[in-house]
Amino acid sequence: MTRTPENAVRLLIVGPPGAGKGTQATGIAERYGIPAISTGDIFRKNIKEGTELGKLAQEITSRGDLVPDSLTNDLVRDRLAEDDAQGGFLLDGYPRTLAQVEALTALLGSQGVDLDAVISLTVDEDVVVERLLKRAEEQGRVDDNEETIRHRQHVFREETEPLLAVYRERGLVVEVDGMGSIDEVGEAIAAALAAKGI
Ligand code: B4P
Repeated sequence: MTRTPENAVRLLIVGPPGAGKGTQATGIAERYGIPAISTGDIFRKNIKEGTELGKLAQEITSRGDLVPDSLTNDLVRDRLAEDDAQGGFLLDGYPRTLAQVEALTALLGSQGVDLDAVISLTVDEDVVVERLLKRAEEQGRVDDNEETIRHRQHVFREETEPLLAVYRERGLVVEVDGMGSIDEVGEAIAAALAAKGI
């Protein structure tokens, strides 16, 4: 199905590192015919290509810290202006701070549109650490070592978790248990969105 601004679907997926955001994002985006946009993937692509943004992001992401809001906000604004995002999008890993929430709200507000739902994936910390250590063996991501993983969990609790309260107040959050298998979690997300009429 080709989406237009008239039948657009605009979603976020939020959860701690290793919750399964990127894993689930592709399937959800395919189902709704919208692009999955991951800020983490954009940073990793820039690191690989050695761009100026990549040089900055390399140091920050390998520590498990967050890339500055101003840079990330500009990057997402430009990405959402592309043709394929006019019928909606699934943002994976953005917003991650309250300042990013404000930037996204202002951007969508200036277009007279809003989000349809925010998928919140919850997973126990010991499970996510285990998943990311497994990914370290398979993919060798520089931020997948135990010290950085623990730090990223801390950054999530401090910087990102508070934004869920903002979206809860706006009635946008669908809570999904991310502890099952990849397929089980995918089905739970589909059911939760369907229950919301999306
Ligand atoms: P991300 O790329 O968002 O990294 P992540 O939080 O680890 O999530 P990811 O999507 O990769 O992993 P997933 O949970 O799907 O960010 C990386 C870094 O970029 C950040 O630390 C930060 O520095 C920077 N950054 C990104 N966005 C930013 C922003 N908005 N502002 C500032 N900085 C930003 O999966 C993890 C593993 O679990 C996978 O190996 C997967 O196979 C496995 N898995 C998933 N679901 C599973 C399941 N149900 N069962 C078993 N295993 C599962």
